[in-house]
Amino acid sequence: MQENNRAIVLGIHLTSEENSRETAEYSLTELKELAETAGLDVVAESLQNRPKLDPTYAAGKGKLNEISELAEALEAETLVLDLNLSGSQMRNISELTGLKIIDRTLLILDIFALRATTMEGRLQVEIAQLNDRATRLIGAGLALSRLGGGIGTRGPGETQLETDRRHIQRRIKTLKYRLKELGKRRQLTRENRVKNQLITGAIVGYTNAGKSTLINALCESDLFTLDQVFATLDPTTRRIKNSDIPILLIDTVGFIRKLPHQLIEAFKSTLEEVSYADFIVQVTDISDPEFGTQMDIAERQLEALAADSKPRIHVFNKIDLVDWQIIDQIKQTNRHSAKQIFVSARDGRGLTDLKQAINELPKSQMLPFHLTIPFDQSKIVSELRNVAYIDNVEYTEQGTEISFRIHQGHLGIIKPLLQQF
Ligand SMILES: Nc1nc2c(ncn2[C@@H]2O[C@H](COP(=O)(O)OP(=O)(O)OP(=O)(O)O)[C@@H](O)[C@H]2O)c(=O)[nH]1
Ligand SMILES: [Mg+2]
Repeated sequence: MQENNRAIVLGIHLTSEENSRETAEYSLTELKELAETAGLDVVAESLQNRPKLDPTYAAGKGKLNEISELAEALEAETLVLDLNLSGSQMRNISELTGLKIIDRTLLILDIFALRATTMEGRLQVEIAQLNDRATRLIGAGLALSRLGGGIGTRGPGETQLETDRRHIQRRIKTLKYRLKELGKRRQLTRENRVKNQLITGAIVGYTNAGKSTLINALCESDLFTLDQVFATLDPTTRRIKNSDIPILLIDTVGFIRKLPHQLIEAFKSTLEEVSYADFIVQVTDISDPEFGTQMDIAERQLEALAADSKPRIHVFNKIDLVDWQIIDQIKQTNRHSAKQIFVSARDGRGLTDLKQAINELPKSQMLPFHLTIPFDQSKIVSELRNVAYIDNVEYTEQGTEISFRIHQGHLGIIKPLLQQF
């Protein structure tokens, strides 16, 4: 039998909170995109105003009955809610409407399961899915078994999941162990980067902001980009072309509003790359009317990763899609008086400025030195030429007299000299 993918999406605008109706509408549009990315066919959408969530049904009972009738008329079998629901809420809504219930977390997890390509990515998604199911198993019974095939079931095998939570916990433990082993390898790669004196910047920002496209433009690389959310799941590293010193950029998984906490938890090991980076390039899509919210969400995620106080460049991308008034407005309301660069990763505008800013950034964290390096240690000079900013070089009888700035991580190069004093 052909699977019925027809779905209705329902958002709830909590009127008692500061949220505007526009933001709720925007969030619903985003949910629709998520649903479509996950392979659903959205046939109707609805946004309900409520002072607060109903503990049993989240939405209003009347509204849900209405949706149930609409679903019958439109032959839809799935209801997607723009919320994160508890197991019992899922069961209650499912029993009331007779529909298959999916929430934001399930949708995002499903897209992640579709997109994960590396072993590490797959493990992280599976752990997040299992954790999600374990928490919902309480009182979820019917709702979960109703899920059948399709959304929310990609990934771990269903039969195991229905057995019991202990089984899930055992599986999570095994997966976490394997993830930890892979994490060790990642740590080695990171240590190698430090050893090879490579400065690393993490590209972060809302999903679909153009992070991967930007890396491709700066590094002449060929990372996967797509006009859909969560194109990138795995952190990939590329080297900037023609920079003064070697600088690496790391692509990261995009942020999104109401990101399920299980995912943040599960993706901790890849997001760690952000915590270890020397600097942050935060990308915002200014063609998005809600770009201010995008920035706030990115800010909160950076705080959670303890990366909010790292040197940062704010990149406003997709200027080819907006009027100059918007750019002016952003410049005037620069809250953090942070470095702002306006670019189009697509047509290349602003990229020279951005490259220059990225080149300058590590300098602020560098230590200045003025040393005379004896000729028999000239290997040090050539090593410095690779990674340091050289301000001045003179050849004297004692050796090469050189003024330079160097990153703390590279001090090892001049250690043999310092030990002589
Ligand atoms: N018009 C325009 N489109 C752009 C620009 N930069 C990126 N895009 C498009 O925006 C879409 C998303 O780009 P990606 O680079 O995949 O975005 P991302 O931030 O890596 O997204 P995720 O990996 O999904 O988080 C793609 O269709 C790009 O072609 C730009 O400067 N102008
Ligand atoms: Mg990407």
